[in-house]
Amino acid sequence: MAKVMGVVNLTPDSFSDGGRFLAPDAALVQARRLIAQGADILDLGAESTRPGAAPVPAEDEIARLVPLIAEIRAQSAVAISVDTMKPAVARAAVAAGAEIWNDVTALGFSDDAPAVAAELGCGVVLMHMQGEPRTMQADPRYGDVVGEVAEFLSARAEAAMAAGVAREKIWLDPGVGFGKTLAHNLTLLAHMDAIVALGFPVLLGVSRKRFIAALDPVAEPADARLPGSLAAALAGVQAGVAALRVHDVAETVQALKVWDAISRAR
Ligand code: HH2
Repeated sequence: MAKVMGVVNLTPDSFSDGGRFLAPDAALVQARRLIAQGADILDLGAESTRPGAAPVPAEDEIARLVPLIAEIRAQSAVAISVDTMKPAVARAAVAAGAEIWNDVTALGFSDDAPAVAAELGCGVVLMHMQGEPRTMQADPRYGDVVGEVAEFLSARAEAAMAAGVAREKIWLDPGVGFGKTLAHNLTLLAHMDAIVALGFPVLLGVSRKRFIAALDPVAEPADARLPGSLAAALAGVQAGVAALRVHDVAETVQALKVWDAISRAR
C-alpha cells in the first residue's frame, strides 16, 4: 500500500490550514492525531510555499520546528520529514530527530545543499518547481510538461548522487501546482507512470490543491477539496506512486485500504 505522509504546517499563512497549528501545543496535538489516524510519515513545515507567501528566516524556521520534532520523536517512532529549502534548517531538523528532507527546490536553494544532504545521510525528496514560489503561477510554460519534469528530476537525482547522496535515499515528486497551470497538472497526473519509470519512489502532493477548485468551483475553501484530493491521489496510486502527501490522513488511509483490497482481488 502507498505510504501516507501527513502534513503539519507550522506557518501562519499556509493556504489550507494556515495558522491553525502555529502554537507548538496545537501542532503536537495535530501530529498525534495524524499518527493515530495511520500516518507513516509526518511532514513538518515552517515556511509556506504558497504563491506570494512571505519568506521565513532560517532561525525562525528552526525555532518553530526543532522543539516539535524533539517532542514527536520522544513520543513516537513515526518517520519525520522536514519541508524546507534551507540546508541549515534541514541540518537542525535531522539533529533533532527528523529522517527525511523534503525540498521543494530539489536541493537547488544553495550550492551546498546536495553536499549537506549527503552528509546528513537522510532521505531526500526532490520536487519539481518551475520558477520560485512568489511568481511561479504567473505564466508557467512548457513544451512538454511530462518530459521536462522527468528530465529535471533525473538531473537533480544525478546531482544528488554525484554529491554523495545514496540512491536509495532519493524520492522524486512532480510538484503538482508548483509553476503549473490546470492543464499542466492534469497532463502530469495522467502520465505519472513516466515519473514512476525513472526508478525512484515517487511522492505525490495533490491534497487540497487549487487545481481541484478549478475543476469544481464549489471546492472552496481548501478544506472542501477532500473528494477531489482522493480522486487525484488514487490516480497517482494507480500509476505506481509510493507515497501521498496529505492533510486528511484518516480519509486517505481508508481510500487506500479499499483500493488495495480491490487490487489484490484482481
Ligand atoms: N506541496 C506543498 C508543500 N510542500 N512538498 C512536496 N514534496 N510536494 C508537494 O506537493 C508539496 C510540498 C503545498 O502544500 P501545503 O503545505 O499545505 O501548503 P503551504 O506550502 O502553504 O505550506
